[in-house]
Amino acid sequence: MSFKMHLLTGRTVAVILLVLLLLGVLYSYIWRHYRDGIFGQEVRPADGSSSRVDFTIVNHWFHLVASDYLEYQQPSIVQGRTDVVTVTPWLAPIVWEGTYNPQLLDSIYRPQNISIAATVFAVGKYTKFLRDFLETAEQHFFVGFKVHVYVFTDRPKEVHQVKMAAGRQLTVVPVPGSNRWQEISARRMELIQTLIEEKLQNHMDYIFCLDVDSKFHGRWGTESLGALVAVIHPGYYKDDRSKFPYERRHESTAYVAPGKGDFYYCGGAFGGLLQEVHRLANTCRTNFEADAKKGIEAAWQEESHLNRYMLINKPTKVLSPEYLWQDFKPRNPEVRIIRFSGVIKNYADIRPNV
Ligand code: 5GW
Ligand code: MN
Repeated sequence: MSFKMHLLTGRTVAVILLVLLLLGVLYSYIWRHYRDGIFGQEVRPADGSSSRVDFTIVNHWFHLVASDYLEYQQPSIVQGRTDVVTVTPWLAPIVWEGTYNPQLLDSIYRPQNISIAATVFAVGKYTKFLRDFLETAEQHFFVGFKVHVYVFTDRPKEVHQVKMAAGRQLTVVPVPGSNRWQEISARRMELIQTLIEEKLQNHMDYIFCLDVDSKFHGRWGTESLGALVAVIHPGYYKDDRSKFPYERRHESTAYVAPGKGDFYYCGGAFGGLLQEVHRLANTCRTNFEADAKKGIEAAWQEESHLNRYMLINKPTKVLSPEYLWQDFKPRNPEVRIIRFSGVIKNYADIRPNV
C-alpha cells in the first residue's frame, strides 16, 4: 500500500483534484438547467404540504398533481364514448364531452396558477362582434383562471367595455386598418408572433387565437390545454381526406399532397404553450410571405398554412368540433354540446370591398 502511495506524485494528485472540480462545476451547471430550463418552474405540490421545503418539478402538461381530497367518479377502462374517436394515431387526446372530468382537471391546474392569453382580431366592421364575444368569454372561457384578452383593432373606440372578473383583463392593441383580407390574414400571424415576443414571454403560459365572429355557449377550459392545440373544422370532419380543402399547388409552401392529411383543422381557433404557438406563427408567416413573393395565395390563406404546419408538427391535443361549430349548421348527435360557434354573418355587410 505504502509503495503505491509513492506513485501518486504531487502532479497526479493535482490533476485528479482538477478533474473532480470540473466534474462538480459541470454537474451543478447541468442540474440548474435541468431544473429551471427544461422542466419549468418550481411549483409547490397542491397537497397542502407547503411547510416542507421540497418542491415538485412541474411542467404543466406532463406532471399533473391532483388533490388528495377531491372525490370523483371512478374512471372506467372498458366503458366510454364509442360514437366518436377520442385519440389520434399519434396518441394525442381528442377532446369530446364525456371524455374528461372538468372538476378534476380544474383542481389539477388551479394550484399551478396558470395564465391564459387570448387574441382576437376585430378589423373594420368586425368590431360589431366584439361585445358578444367578450361577454360570452367571461361566462365560459377559463372561468376562475387568469385570462388576458388582447383585442387587435383599427377602431379602439368601438371596443365595448365588458365587466371582467378578478384576475381577468383586456388590452386593446391598435393596428392599421386594411381593405384587403389577405393583408389582415397575413398580419394576424405576425402580430401573434410579436405579441408573444414582446409582451407575453415570462408572463403567460398558454395562448389561444380565436375568430371574433363567434360566441361561447359552453365550457372551454383546462381540458383544452396542451403544448400544441388544434380544433377540428366542423365542415369536414366526416369527409375523406381527398375532400379536405388543402392547398394543392406544388408551388405553395402550404402544399399538401393527395393521400396525405390527418384532419382538417380550422383557422378560427388554435393555441397551446407560448413557445409552440410562437413557432407556429413564425413558420406560417414566413411561408405566407414566401408564397406572396411568388404571387401565390394559399386556398384558405392562413388556414391552409396552419393545416400544413399541423400535418408536420402533430398537435398534442385535438379539440373536437364542439370547440368551433357554425351556427348555420344543425347540430349532429355526436356533438353533445356546442362550446364555441361562428355566428351567421352577412358578408356584404361586414367585409370590405376587395
Ligand atoms: C374577412 C374576410 C374578408 C375580408 C375581411 C375579413 C376580416 C377578418 C375583416 O375585415 N376584419 C377582421 O377582423 N377579420 C378577422 O379575421 C376576424 O377576427 C375574423 O373572425 C377573422 C377571420 O375572418 P372570418 O371570420 O370572416 O372568416 P370565416 O372563414 O370564419 O368566415
Ligand atoms: Mn370566422
